[in-house]
Amino acid sequence: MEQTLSIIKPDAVKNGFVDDINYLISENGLNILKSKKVKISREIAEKFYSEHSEKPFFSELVEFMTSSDSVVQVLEGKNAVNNYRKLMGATNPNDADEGTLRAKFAESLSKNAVHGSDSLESAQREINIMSEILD
Ligand code: FUP
Repeated sequence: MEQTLSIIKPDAVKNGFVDDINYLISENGLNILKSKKVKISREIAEKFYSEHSEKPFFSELVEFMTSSDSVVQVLEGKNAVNNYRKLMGATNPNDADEGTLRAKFAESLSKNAVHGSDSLESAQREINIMSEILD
């Protein structure tokens, strides 16, 4: 069984999509092991997205992720990392396949509704960073 880290981002929480997203997560065979509604701190957001620290969109990304409540979750299931990435769809909702979470619920490239780990290694790292929120 694999685990992956999911974040329902501030846009999707504000827009009232948490239950719809979690229904689709469960329907897709992923078990929601842990779930916490929380306003992510700047310190955690910067650490979480440190791979993007040199990118032009980094400060906007951190501002957005710390702007209001998110729902941080650990998902478990067979092939959880790839299963959830597939369910999320492409980063830019304009490129996301029909039926994916980003096609259904994202507002834009930066306000794209959900995060999911992109590898098993990232999942471990991200679950670790979020452990102080989740435990
Ligand atoms: P993803 O793995 O699909 O979440 O995408 P990335 O790790 O490439 O990007 C992380 C987040 O940065 C995205 F979810 C949205 C934001 N982003 C921008 O705001 N602008 C960009 O050009 C690229 C990413």
